[in-house]
Amino acid sequence: MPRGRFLSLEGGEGAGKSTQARALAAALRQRGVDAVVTREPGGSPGAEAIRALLLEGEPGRWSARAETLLFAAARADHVEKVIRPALDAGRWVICDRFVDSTRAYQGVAGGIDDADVLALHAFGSEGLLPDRTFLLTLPLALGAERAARRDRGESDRFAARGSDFHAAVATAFERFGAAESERFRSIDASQPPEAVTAAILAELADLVP
Ligand code: T5A
Repeated sequence: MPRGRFLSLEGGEGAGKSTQARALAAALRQRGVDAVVTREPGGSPGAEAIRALLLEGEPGRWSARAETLLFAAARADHVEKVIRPALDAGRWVICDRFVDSTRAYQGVAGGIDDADVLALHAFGSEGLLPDRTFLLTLPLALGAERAARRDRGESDRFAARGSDFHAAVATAFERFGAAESERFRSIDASQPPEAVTAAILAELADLVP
């Protein structure tokens, strides 16, 4: 049984990652690929319990170090219980955020060294990386507007952070994309949803059977 492919979607708030994860899975299934959609933080029962700790409460509830450890612990459970078994069974996994979110939010924007984030990932998740990562890009204001419309004004601990924080996250993602161009593909997410899905599929043409 050939191993499945592991795809991640990354980007700032409201970029359309969840929308595209669903659309991509549907498009891949039409092409005969057995695709499963999952998300972070969360994706397994243990990681979903940690998700509630991470997203609820005051913005300053956790220190940057504690927060980084919680994300790494959630990911370790998610990888062990859901992602690796699916890949080993030949299924494709589409993950709405993965380790690059920790590198951008807790790392670059939160002040934790990238080397420390990657060391935790090496220990917790045996360094598993996606075969391809789609970075959905759009102006910060447009993403914030989309997320606010969807959430009707309610925001979690991360969305509540200031525009400087979100700008640092966006810059970090751009930097990762430039440094790891083998794995990353940048996608213009300001287009209509169907055009974004088509752009992602075009960047997957070499992997789809
Ligand atoms: N986090 C996460 C960390 O700090 N470190 C980590 O390691 C990880 C994994 C997670 C938070 O945790 C942080 C990052 C996040 O702040 P979450 O609730 O899971 O929070 O939500 P996010 O992943 O942040 O999801 P977003 O709020 O950013 O939204 P999406 O998934 O990017 O966007 P989506 O698909 O929900 O779309 C938003 C709205 O826009 C519409 C949709 O219908 C929806 O209403 N839309 C479009 N409208 C017009 N044109 C398009 N192309 C559209 N695409 C979607």
